[in-house]
Amino acid sequence: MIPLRYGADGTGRREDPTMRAFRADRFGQFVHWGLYALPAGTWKGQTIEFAAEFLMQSAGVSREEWSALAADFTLDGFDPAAWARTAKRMGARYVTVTTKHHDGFCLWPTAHTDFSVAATPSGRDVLGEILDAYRAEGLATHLYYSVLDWHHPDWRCAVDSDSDREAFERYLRFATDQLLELAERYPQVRGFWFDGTWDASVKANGRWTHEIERLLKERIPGVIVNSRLRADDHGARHFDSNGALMGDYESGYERRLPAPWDLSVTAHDWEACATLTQASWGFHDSDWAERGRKTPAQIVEQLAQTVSLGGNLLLNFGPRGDGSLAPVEVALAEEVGAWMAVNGPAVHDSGPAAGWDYPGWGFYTAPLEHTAPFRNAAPQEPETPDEDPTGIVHAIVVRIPVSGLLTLALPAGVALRAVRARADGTELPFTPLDAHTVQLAAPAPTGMPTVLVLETGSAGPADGLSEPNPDVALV
Ligand code: FHN
Repeated sequence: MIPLRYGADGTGRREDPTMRAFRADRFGQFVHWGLYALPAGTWKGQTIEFAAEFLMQSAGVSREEWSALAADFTLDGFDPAAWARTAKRMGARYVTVTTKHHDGFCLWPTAHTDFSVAATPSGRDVLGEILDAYRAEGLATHLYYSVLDWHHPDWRCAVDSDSDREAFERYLRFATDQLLELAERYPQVRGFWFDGTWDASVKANGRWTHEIERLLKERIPGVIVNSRLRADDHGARHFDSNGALMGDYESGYERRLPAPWDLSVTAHDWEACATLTQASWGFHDSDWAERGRKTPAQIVEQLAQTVSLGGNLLLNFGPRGDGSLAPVEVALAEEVGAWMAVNGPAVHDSGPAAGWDYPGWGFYTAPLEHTAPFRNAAPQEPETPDEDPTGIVHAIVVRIPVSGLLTLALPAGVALRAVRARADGTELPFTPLDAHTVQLAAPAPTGMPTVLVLETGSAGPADGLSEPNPDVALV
């Protein structure tokens, strides 16, 4: 073991009520909103086919020109209650909202820089209004904070001289003050989501990342912090130099997921974040963005894969410059929400189905053990009051084999009692092939993943013949 002062805290997976609630939520909404939503990917007539929130850099915009956008941040269509209703109907149980992105613009009237909503025509506490709206819908709230800051004069990507060191120390004090200010102003938040921590300057300051995690947890007991904040004494990120996870959950899966058979990721909590377009987090008003837009079926598939591997999915929305949601994003949320209204129990309060190997045609999930979830938001209605979760496994079918047949490999000691369609309870007949394998006709395609409820029990002698061939290894 390498001795570390700023590595993992050594306590392993958190099992306190706040963390259990976060884990059980499984589906969150990410919101990227800031000045970049106004130009929406186009600067002086030139559309840049790159993430909209990077436009200041990708179009080479000066700080002065970029700051002038604040005058147009007029909130004409800003309706946080509508954002929150959309998220709730989609089935998201929490929101993570950008407080400050890389351009340095702050969505709350911070005392530590003039570059904030306080300098916009309304002067309103936009962040506070967003958080209140989501809490009113019963969603938990998390705050995104970019440590990287293109606006602040003391930000450094690398610290190469004494003057850099002095500047960067001033910058870290500024960031600390802002984070403590956020914790004080919005003490009901459940988590902090850090970003922009990959530069050498931050990696050389594992001490600061460690201290920030400690300070936030002191100010808001139980608060959840993502691994992306953290670096250790040697600049190792996410996982310390001994391989232990720093922060409360791993947050390195961005626009990608672990392989569907990679159960190694179930060793710790993790969250993946995903864009609705191919590669922009902020609103990008262009054909380029539309070409890569994902369908509701693709999103549901990502969600199913994530839950089957014990992760959460944070699905990004980029509201428009006037503060309204793009109709195409609302429509997607509605379609995902319609699926979740029927199939939510295969996602919420669920996790990997132990012993059920990845079948190729979809994903298995099973209810997490049943403890009353703690929430720091209004209680949710139970989704399936009548369902006894004991012995239930959900099979989420995303790819129907050309044979039209689904093969299910049963875990050792498990027998399949019945298969029902989650949507209407119809029983689907199945054929045992041997003691460990059953086959059934795949459900008719609907354009969206189909969820089957597998009712299971313990296998007994009556549950099929054993393989007589001694060269066939059956467990
Ligand atoms: O550069 C950012 C990007 O704009 C976005 O905020 C994502 C969200 O995870 N994080 C960064 C890239 O890793």
